[in-house]
Amino acid sequence: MTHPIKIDYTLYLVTDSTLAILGPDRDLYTVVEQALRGGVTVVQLREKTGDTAELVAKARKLHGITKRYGVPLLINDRVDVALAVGCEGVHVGQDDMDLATVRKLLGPDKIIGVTASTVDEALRACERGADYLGIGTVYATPTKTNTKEIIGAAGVREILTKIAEAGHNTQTVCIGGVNELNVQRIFHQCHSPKKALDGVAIVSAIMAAPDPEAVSKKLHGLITSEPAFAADLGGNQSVADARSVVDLVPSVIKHVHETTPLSHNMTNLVVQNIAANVALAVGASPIMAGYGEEAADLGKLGGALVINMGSVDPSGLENYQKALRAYNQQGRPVVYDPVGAGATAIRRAAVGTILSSGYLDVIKGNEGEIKTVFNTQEQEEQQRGVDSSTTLDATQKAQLVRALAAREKNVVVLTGKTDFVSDGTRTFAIDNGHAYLGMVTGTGCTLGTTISAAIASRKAGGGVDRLVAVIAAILHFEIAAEIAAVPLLIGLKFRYSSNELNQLGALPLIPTTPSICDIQE
Ligand code: 3NM
Ligand code: MG
Repeated sequence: MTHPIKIDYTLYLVTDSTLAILGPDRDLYTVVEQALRGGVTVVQLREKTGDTAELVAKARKLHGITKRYGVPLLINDRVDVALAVGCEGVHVGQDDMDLATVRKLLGPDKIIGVTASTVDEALRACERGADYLGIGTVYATPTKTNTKEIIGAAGVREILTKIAEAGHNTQTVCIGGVNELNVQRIFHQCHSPKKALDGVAIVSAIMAAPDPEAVSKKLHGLITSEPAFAADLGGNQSVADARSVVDLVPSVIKHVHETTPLSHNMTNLVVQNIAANVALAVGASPIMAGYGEEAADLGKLGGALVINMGSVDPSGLENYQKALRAYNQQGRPVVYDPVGAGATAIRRAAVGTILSSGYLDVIKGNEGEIKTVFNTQEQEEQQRGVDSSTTLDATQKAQLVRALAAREKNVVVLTGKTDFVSDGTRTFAIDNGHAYLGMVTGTGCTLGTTISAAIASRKAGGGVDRLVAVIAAILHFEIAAEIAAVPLLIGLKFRYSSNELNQLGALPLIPTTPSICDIQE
C-alpha cells in the first residue's frame, strides 16, 4: 500500500522526553517546535512509559504543534493513541502489533512505518504495505541500547538494494547514531545505485542539542546538499585492466611534479623528516602540521591530508578528527594510515573514532592493520569481520581489500611483498618493491605521503581516477626502491659474502618495470 501523499522523510525527529536526553529544565513541546522551525519534516512521538491518558494528552498537544508546521505526527507503537488523536500514523517495531492489524485499525490513508534490521524483515514489511521503513540500527547509540543488530552503512545499503530488486518503492530512513558529523558520510556510504535513502531518523542529536533549531537546520542542509568529499570520486570503470592503468601512470607522476600539491602530514615522531623529504622527492610540497585547528586553512590550499596514527595520543586523536572534518568540508582527499591498528586497545578504539569522524578517501595499511579496520567498522560497533589471527593468502587479501573498499566506498591498499589495491570494484595486485623497504623505518608511512601527493594532484587537475592515482603512487614508490637498491647491493658486495647478503634479504635483481595484474572477482 502506498500512501496517497508522498511524505517528506528528509529529517525525521523521534522524540525522547527522558531526563538523559531532554534534560531537567526543557519541555518536549518547546524542543519539538524549535526542531520544526529548523526544518524537521516528520515527528514521531516515542514514549516508553506513562499512562494512556497522559500519552493521549501529550500526543494531542504535540499534534496541535506539528499541524501548524504541516508536518505529520506519528506515534510509536500505540495504535490506540494515534486513533484517539487522529494524527497521521504510527511507527511499529518487529515486536509490536503486526502490520495487517495496524492497517485494519487505522485504515488505508494513515502512514505506517516499520523498523527493519534485516533484509527479510524489510522485504516482509514492504510486501505487507508499510509506507516506509526505519532501517537500523546503523550505529550503536546510547539512546536505545536494546537494539537487535548494528548493521552499519553497508547493512543499510544491502537492504536498500534488495528491496529495490524486489520491485518495492517503499520509502526509507535509517536510524541509530546519526548526527551532524556523520550524516553526509552515512548518506554517501548507504547509497545503493538501485535505491537511495529518503532521510534519516534522529533522536539525541536533535532532542539533546542545546539549540535544536540550529542543529535541525544544519542537518537538513547537510542532507540535502552533495557532500564536498563526494564530488568527482567515481573512477573510470573502463580502466580496469593492468595495461590501461600502467599506461596512465607516467601522466600521474608528471602531473604531481607540475602541480606541486600540498601533502599535509599528521604523522608520527619517527617519520616526520623522512616523509617531508619523500614528499619533496615525488614533487609535492610537504607540511608536517599536527594541530587540527590549522587544517581549516591548510585544507583550502588544494592538497591532501595524511592521517598517520603511529604516535597516537588523546590530543592527537582530537586533532585528527578536526583535520578530517576540515578536509571533508573542503572536499579535499584524506589518506588514513592506521599504524599498529590492532596492537593496543587504545589504537583499536582510535580506529573506530577516526572511521566515525568523517570520510577517508584512501585507507592504507599492512595485513594486520587492514584486518583491524575491517573488523572495527565504526565506534562501538559490533565486530563482524575477518579472523585477525590467521594469515591470509592472496585470494583472501584481494577479497579483504575489495570488501573494505566497497563498504567504505573508497580505495583500500594492503601492503606486503605483494600489495593489493581495490576501489570495491576493480582490484589489483602489485609485485614491485624491494625487501630493503622492510629494513628501513618509515617506508610504509612515506608510501602514504606519496599516495597523498598523487590523489591531491589528481583532484587539483581532475582527469585520472582515484584508484589509478593510488596505483601510480605505489608503482612510483616501489620502482624507485628497486632502483635505489642497486647501488646499495653493489656497495654491500664489498662487505658481505653472497650467503650473508641472502640472509639480509638482498634479492637477486630486480625488475624495474611495473609488475601489476588485475584480479577478477
Ligand atoms: N530505534 P539516536 S535506534 C529509537 O534501531 C531508535 O530501531 C532504533 O537514537 C532502531 O538518534 C533508536 O540518539 C535510537 O542515536 C536512535
Ligand atoms: Mg516499538
